[in-house]
Amino acid sequence: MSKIRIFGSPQSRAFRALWAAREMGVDYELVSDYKTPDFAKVNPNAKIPALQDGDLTLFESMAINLYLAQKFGKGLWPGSAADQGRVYQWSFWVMTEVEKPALTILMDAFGMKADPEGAAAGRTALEKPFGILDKHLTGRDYVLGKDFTIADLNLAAVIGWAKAGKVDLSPWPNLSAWLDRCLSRPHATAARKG
Ligand SMILES: N[C@@H](CCC(=O)N[C@@H](CS)C(=O)NCC(=O)O)C(=O)O
Repeated sequence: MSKIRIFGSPQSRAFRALWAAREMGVDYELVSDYKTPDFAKVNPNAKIPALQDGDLTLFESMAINLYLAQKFGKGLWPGSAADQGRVYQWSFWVMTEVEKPALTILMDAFGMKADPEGAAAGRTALEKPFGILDKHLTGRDYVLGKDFTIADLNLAAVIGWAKAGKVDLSPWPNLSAWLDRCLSRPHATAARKG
């Protein structure tokens, strides 16, 4: 069986897929020199991450992670349909409610795309979703309860951008502690290197 290939760099959204693959012990090849004409066959959007698993090619980071978790997830993919629904819920929620403002803040903070006004608006926009997640995490170590799952990974990989962009998380202590628990996992640290 050929190795799974993950296209991208750890400094991009490919980090999510690399972190997920490492958590699940998936043997993968990181394809960093993806900017080739052939890459259009893998992802016609010419974006990363993309994944190849045998005959299957996938794009969209959340789709890739949900696929990996369902196929290889061990403890990361919950057993019940209800918990699987919660995984979808939080994965789609973070992409629609959090990703854009968090990215604006990150790019401004690191000088990749200076936009102080956009970043300030992003900080305001994050208050509502961060309040919702903080409340949800009251009395829970992880979003589904006691155990770290792909829902936490998908959430933390996006919310980590806000932390890296120096958003003050002190108004949301449950979220802040949970984020530190997730991002300090050894596989997250390793995935930052590829
Ligand atoms: N919604 C897509 C967004 C993918 C995306 O925009 N990726 C960026 C990098 S983080 C990209 O590929 N930009 C063009 C490039 O780097 O060549 C996903 O989550 O996978």
